[in-house]
Amino acid sequence: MDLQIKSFEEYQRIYQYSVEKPEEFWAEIAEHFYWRRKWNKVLEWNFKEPNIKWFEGARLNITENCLDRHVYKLGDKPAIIWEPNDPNEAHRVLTYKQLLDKVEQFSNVLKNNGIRKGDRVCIYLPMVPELVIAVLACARIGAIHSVVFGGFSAQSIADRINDADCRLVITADGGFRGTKQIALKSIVDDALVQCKSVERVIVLTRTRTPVSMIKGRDVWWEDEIKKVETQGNPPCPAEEMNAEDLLFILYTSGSTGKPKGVVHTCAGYMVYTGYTFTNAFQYQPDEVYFCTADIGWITGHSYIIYGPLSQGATSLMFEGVPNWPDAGRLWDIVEKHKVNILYTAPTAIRSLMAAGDQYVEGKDLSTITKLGTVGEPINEEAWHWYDQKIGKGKAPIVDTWWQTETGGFLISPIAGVTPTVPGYAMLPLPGVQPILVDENGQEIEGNGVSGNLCIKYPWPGMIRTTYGDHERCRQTYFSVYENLYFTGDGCLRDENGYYRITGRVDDVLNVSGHRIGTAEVENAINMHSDVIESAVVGYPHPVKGQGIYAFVIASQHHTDEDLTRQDINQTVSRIIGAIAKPDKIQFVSGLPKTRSGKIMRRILRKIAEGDTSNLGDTTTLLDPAVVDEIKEGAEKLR
Ligand code: 6R9
Repeated sequence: MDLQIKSFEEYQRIYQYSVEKPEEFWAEIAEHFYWRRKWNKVLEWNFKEPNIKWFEGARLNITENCLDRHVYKLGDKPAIIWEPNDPNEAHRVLTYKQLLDKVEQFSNVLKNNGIRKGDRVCIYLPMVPELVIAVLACARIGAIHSVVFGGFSAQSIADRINDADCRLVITADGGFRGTKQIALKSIVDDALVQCKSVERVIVLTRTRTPVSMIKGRDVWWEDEIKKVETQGNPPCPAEEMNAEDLLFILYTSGSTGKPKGVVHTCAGYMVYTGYTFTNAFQYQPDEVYFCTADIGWITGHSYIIYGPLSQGATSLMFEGVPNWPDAGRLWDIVEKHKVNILYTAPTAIRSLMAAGDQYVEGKDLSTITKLGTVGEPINEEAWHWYDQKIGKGKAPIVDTWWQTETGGFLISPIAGVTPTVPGYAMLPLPGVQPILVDENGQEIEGNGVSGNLCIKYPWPGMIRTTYGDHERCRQTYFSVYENLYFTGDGCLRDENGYYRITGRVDDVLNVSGHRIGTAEVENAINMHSDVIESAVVGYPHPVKGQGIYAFVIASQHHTDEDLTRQDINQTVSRIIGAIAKPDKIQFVSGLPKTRSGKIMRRILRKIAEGDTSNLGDTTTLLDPAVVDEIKEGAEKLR
């Protein structure tokens, strides 16, 4: 069986086969990868514990699939094209051969610094090629990487390092993003005050920001590379890994306060990201593929690094932001590097659309053959603008629905092969068995229905556990509905059987495509000494998709509301990161609570949305009068 599906008829046939004979299907797909030893058993599973094992008995290293196996034929093909933040700085190209050399070199740096198979390494780097090198070097020697997005605070880094007991941190002096410089090393220094497990910090030079290097703990990336060079640059053969050995941990927000360390393992993740990448985008051998995500999120892991590289693709990574120096930057990059496939987020599309068509006009986008979106539901207006202005009406848009926990795309069009409808993720990819259930877990059959989206059969890229706390994994994903993986998303299946994701049904916000738990933001707000209690909900935001609305009971807000607002924002930035700062803070004297003390978020959500005409039944509230006061306050904020 070829990896790429070429017609709708073939999709239907293969989908059918993948459901009837999943193990045979995935074994055939897995044949397209390089194994040191093949599996004894394709799949072992139950969703009770859960216990999920793919390709047991197989031995492999994902970097041999992403690098070594391509070098013979594709050695001089660009693996990574790097476009810097500043358009006047030179871009960089790393061919497959060069990337392999650099990964081996840095693998030896890690080894020289005492890192061995199974050790956890925290990576807090800007979007530079060394980030890809660091990630792959960890994978090469069997160390487990935990990449932390550059926008997170010292506290968030410390929590993640401590949760995984990381022994080493890889960071840079600083990072460039638009007009901003972020002092990464200094943020790491603040974090490490709380981290006992870290023995070594490797610091890359990027911005030349002054940094304090601690003797015995901190070393420069460049010095460590020189040491390997003086050792004669020995090769670093890839560590042979078991199929279910841990590949990485990536933290993500859920409905409870503490981010979870989602665990992905070697074989299944490799097969799944490679298969879904090549299919959904129908990648052709000479195409340049540009994903605008940050590697700090799952999209960057799966679809900048592992998926494209395992398929021998040219993956373009961008250090900066879409609106600097102006809102034409992405289109300049497309023109400059003759990008064929562009994969971005609805929030970026909306903000560039709002900036005006003058930034697109005159740019040569004729190389574009396929477009993709990810991260949140896309509104029809943005979809059509993307289709018309960027794709010129001839590039299929793949609206890829998936999650950190799913490893790769679950529901998505296959470009040019399966149909597309604006706002729809369309049909499940082969091997994926979605079902809709009602509140009681009853399956909702047929078409023209909506419900909570679950998956009833394992796929190779799925979450295996939450690091250090398997019970949490079970409770969050596998206990809400018996024998199903619960996604946390609401979904509609239309008359044609096409899927449309309607958004989270739990207390998770999606702000500019970033997942943020309301409880997490509340915890951060509550850290402020003037705050007694708070409740956070999302509300529709024209660019971000969702904005963060905080209702806060404060002890002294009457002195100066605006100052208190700024202080709360500062607190949230410190505790989580600037991405979690509330867009609106409303001071209230009480929150609508049930007699059992539960906050009625439904009411707060409606008020935040500005839809107060029908708040539903408020008679069960402890103090119904508080609702009128909150309504009035909200009017004033609007
Ligand atoms: C890949 C990624 C996952 C949540 C997910 C859903 C939302 C992602 C979407 C989408 C509608 C799409 N989401 N893709 N909603 N259409 N194409 O974003 O992972 O950060 O874990 O977020 O994002 O709500 O549950 P992650």
